[in-house]
Amino acid sequence: MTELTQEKERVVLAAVATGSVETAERSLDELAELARTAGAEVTARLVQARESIHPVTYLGKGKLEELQRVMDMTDATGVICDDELTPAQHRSMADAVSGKIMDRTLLILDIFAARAHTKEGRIQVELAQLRYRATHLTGMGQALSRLGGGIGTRGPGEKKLEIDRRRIHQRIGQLKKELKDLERHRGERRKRRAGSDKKVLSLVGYTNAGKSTLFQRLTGSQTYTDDLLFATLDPLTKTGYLGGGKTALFTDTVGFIEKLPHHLIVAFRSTLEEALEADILLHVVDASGSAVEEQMFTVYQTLRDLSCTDKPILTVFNKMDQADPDRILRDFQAQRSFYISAKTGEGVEEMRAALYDMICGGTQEETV
Ligand SMILES: Nc1nc2c(ncn2[C@@H]2O[C@H](COP(=O)(O)OP(=O)(O)OP(=O)(O)O)[C@@H](O)[C@H]2O)c(=O)[nH]1
Ligand SMILES: [Mg+2]
Repeated sequence: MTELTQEKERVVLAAVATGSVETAERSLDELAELARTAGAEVTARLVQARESIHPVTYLGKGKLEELQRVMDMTDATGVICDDELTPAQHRSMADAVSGKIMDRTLLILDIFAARAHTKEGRIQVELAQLRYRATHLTGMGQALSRLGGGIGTRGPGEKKLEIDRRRIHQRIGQLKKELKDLERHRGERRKRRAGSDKKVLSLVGYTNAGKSTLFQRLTGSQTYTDDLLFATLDPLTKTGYLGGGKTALFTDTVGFIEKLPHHLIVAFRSTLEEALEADILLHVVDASGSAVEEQMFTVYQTLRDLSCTDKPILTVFNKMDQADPDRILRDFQAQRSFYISAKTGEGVEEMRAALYDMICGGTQEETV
């Protein structure tokens, strides 16, 4: 796939370890993946163990000096912090370090901006970007106008970077109105769908778990899959065959991630809520990764934030072709678990048969 940015940014990743260093390192691995997805090159990583994040400068004073040295040494153009910076932290870091100051939120917003294709998706991302910019304007303005490209300057809101707060708020108001109109249309679509007696199954899960790959297997449709974070953004619903002449509707959704920016959840809430307005949630888990439990925890947390835990959840342990065979994989919160490989097809037919039993068996009971 084509790279998201034309000019490759060279960045240092920085994190504060308030708990274990391993947790911080794992989070940095993910940040590195996000940076790669956004087309940036990571030149170095820096972790500071501290009791808490410095309220004004994010890193401590000595570490900031080290950061500057590392940036100079590796010829980096900027730094990406693993947490969302407060406007104050953003400003003080911009004063202390020469280069572009970015954070996890900006990076995720940037990736979303490049991925949003529907009108609604683009408005939602622009809204989230503008809200972020409105609070971070002073910290970002200088660095952005100096570099004139790269992360944080992309997307629907790109042209509006230099505009002042007042106009940002005007634009936010306008976008919110446009979004309302689109939501009304969606409400009508939703009603039509509710009129059909087909069951709806939504695929949810951590980003890169294999939701779209499984969606393709179940519905036979071509969607975009990639070994990049947030390959899917706009939800997609298609009919899938269950067997015995029965079909169901499957919805592919955006992946979740730890520290998903609050602005994004707010902006995407209605889309997500619709996507999750399903009879059953299929929770797709990457069973081959090193953070299986942590990722499952994040998914449940996000589902709770979206008030979606009242539905039956089936957990699909995916990528079993690459999983450690000795590893015990269980999900006590799920009604049932499956073990499959969406890539090789292993276990998919058994799962389909089980879904058929659950869905069509249930219907028969009801009619009795
Ligand atoms: N080995 C292996 N790889 C898989 C399997 N399923 C998916 N993948 C790979 O995992 C990567 C991510 O797959 P996607 O289907 O795009 O994942 P997703 O959950 O839709 O990701 P986002 O849309 O980014 O949230 C791709 O490179 C897939 O080829 C599997 O069963 N085994
Ligand atoms: Mg996907």
